[in-house]
Amino acid sequence: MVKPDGVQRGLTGEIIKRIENKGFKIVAMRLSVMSEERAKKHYEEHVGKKFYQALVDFITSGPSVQMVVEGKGSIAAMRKMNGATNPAEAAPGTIRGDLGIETGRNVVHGSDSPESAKREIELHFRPEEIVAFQRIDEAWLYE
Ligand code: D4T
Repeated sequence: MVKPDGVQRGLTGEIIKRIENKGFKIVAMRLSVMSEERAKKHYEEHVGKKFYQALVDFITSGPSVQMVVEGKGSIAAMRKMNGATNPAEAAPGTIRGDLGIETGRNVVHGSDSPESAKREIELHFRPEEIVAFQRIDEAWLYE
């Protein structure tokens, strides 16, 4: 997900470019303002933490871009490409390391496991919104 700060700062294209250049396939994508109800479900693991309400307020504060990214090892690779949660600690070359400054404005979200990816995909997309297709360069991306 490109979070509202990323959208407002005009970074959506830069982030999509990194995903596509890597070779991963965006099989679903939507720009929307997340409802409070959906945001609370999205971040339910953080209920009770001191940053929880600020996080829900931030993620619902403007449009975000939700995506389903597909490819071999994509969950782990996207976490690496996103970089550490705190942009100040994120390595150069990562999205947060290159494009962010503070944890509460860290530009992107990525699912952290197959289980959370499944849960988040089901939360944000209907099955018919996920499109199966082949990229023309797949023979050159995979051995
Ligand atoms: P997401 O889930 O957005 O990809 O981030 P991470 O997986 O890298 O980090 P996380 O789940 O620990 O935190 C979720 C979200 O909360 C914000 N946050 C986090 C915050 O505002 N203050 C904090 O102290 C922490 C730990 C940033 C990401």
